[in-house]
Amino acid sequence: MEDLQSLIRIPGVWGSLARVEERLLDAAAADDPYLTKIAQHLLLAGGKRFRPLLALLAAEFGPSRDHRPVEAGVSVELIHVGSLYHDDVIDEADVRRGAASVNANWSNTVAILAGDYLMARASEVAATHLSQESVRLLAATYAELVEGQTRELQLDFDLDHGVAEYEQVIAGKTASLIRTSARLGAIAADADDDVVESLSLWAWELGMVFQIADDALDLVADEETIGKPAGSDIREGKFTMPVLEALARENSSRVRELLAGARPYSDQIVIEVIDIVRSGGHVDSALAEATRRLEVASDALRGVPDGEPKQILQTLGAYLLGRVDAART
Ligand code: GRG
Repeated sequence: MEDLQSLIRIPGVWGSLARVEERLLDAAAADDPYLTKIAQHLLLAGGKRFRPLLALLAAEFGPSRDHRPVEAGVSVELIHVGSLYHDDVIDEADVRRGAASVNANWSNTVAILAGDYLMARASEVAATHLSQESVRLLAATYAELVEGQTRELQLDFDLDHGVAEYEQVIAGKTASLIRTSARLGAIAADADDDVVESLSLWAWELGMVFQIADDALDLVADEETIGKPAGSDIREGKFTMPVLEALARENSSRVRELLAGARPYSDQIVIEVIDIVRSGGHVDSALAEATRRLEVASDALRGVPDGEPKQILQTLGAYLLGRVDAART
């Protein structure tokens, strides 16, 4: 977060983000104090607010200055946080944003209900403050998240799928909402149509890079840095780009043998898989793919007016990949 603050030196964006924080808590407030406590739990636990920040940054490219970009930021963060409530139920996660997850602290039932509540509130915020096209887009993105998550479940522990299917998963579960964040922000500030399109293309690639980098972190960082033991994705049967690339190699028989073995995988198995993946250069090649996508993202910004906001967008990708380099053990 501090890093993002030094990267995004536009005071108006941070002023608007403070307003997003207030509005998020408003939107998660129910008549029932019990539901309010649960619905506000993860909002109060922190988070980078990457999606509202993208909405606010994209809004810098439009002429209008009113409350709508803040509401765009609120609606995308509510969808994001709602999906985290559900994701933690699916993964039986204990910790989220450094705090006890809602399912661990209360129950799965409560986490599902509160996640639904946040989703419903996101729709209400968008329908009250944003255009009909934005409401449609948010609903379509919500569907894409579910599709991405469902596809991921189908591929769990599958040794025979490839990078194309992985990309399909991360497109749905991550890039779609990142793109919608930028798009809603730009539309909310009445940016020109071609600027909205360029920012959407840029954000799509950034979203893909965001997830590729996050997945690489799981293979290179220690528990202290990522808040969970390294190799958690492998333990859960989520084979990300570097692991899939290792599996696709002709000499992959050892990785294949390890991952086809008895489950749950032992620590020793996970460590050996990570060793083979890292020493085979597969983390590096995933990061090279991320860098290639950043070039595509950068090209998408050609038609966008020059200035400080554009310069910031150009550096955000390097920030995401820098997190991986900084965390390498
Ligand atoms: C009901 C919309 C809905 C979804 C159900 C569970 C699910 C289907 C989708 C899950 C999508 C998901 C959790 C994707 C992972 C996205 C991701 C990269 C999360 C981490 O985002 P950060 O790093 O987290 O921005 P913070 O905490 O900083 O906000």
